[in-house]
Amino acid sequence: MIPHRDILERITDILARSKDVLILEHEKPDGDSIGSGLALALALSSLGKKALLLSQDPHPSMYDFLPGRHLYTMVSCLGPEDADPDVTVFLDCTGPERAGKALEYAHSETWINIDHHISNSGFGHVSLVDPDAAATGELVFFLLKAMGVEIDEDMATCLYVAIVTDTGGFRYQNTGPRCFHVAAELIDKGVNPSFVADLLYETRSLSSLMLLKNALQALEVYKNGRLATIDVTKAMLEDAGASFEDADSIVNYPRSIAGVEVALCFKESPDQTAVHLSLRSRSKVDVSEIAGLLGGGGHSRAAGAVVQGSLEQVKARVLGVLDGLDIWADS
Ligand SMILES: [Mn+2]
Repeated sequence: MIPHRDILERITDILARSKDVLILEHEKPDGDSIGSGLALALALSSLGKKALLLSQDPHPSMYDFLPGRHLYTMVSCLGPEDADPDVTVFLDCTGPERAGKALEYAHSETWINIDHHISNSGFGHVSLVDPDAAATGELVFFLLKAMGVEIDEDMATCLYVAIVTDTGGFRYQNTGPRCFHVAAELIDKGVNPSFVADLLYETRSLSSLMLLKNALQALEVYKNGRLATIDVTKAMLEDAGASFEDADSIVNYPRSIAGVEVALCFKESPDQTAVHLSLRSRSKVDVSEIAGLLGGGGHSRAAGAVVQGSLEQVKARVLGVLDGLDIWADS
């Protein structure tokens, strides 16, 4: 049983008529956009088509084990005039602008939009947006089936990583029965779940652990224990020898405190002119609405925004916005 059969057939028709497919992931790509992008690129090349996954930013090194890297490149390695796609597929992007500089390469007549963010603008000539999908990778799995692709172990591993990472290892609220069905089929195709889990969740660099040690010094709790914040400054990164990406999962620590409903991580941008804010909630608060008030977006339990200003200015502004919300009553 394949959901969205009509839209998938339209996408399949377009891809069948195309020879050169450009696949775009969002800026600062995560496991979902990388995994679904590599899987689609591998599938298209198995059909004899030219497929390229293009990214504005490098893939984090934790995904180096994924197959299909020969089908991926960065905008810094290719000029826009060197791309001549028949069709462009946007994956995991709420709007075309999420592709960042890679958007300049999307000069095909046809755009396909595949995403699971509720805030997706519905752009593109064909758009498959399903907020009930745990990951864009889940939708790409159904696309490959509709295309009649023989999903091999490499494609399956990429799709499995897309689903595992976007569900936080099958722990987040978006973890529904369908993603387990898909995961089971992918394991049938040869995916090794414990191998993937060890690389994604049980392996850390020393620098990221040193960064955590520094960041925990900045842990603060407000609103009767319902709101917790943590900071990652440029100085902490330098002291730990850590990269900006090493700070990505730190927001999970304030969120893990018993009684906390909303957790925030304030990450100073490398040039210290802006702050990257990560928002998480446990069970009730829609943090995508809060992120929206700050010019960002995301999902109800996980969202983000980039706010201009120094760390102190941004913290004061964001805490002011949160203070005015009617979400702190004890339940
Ligand atoms: Mn996603």
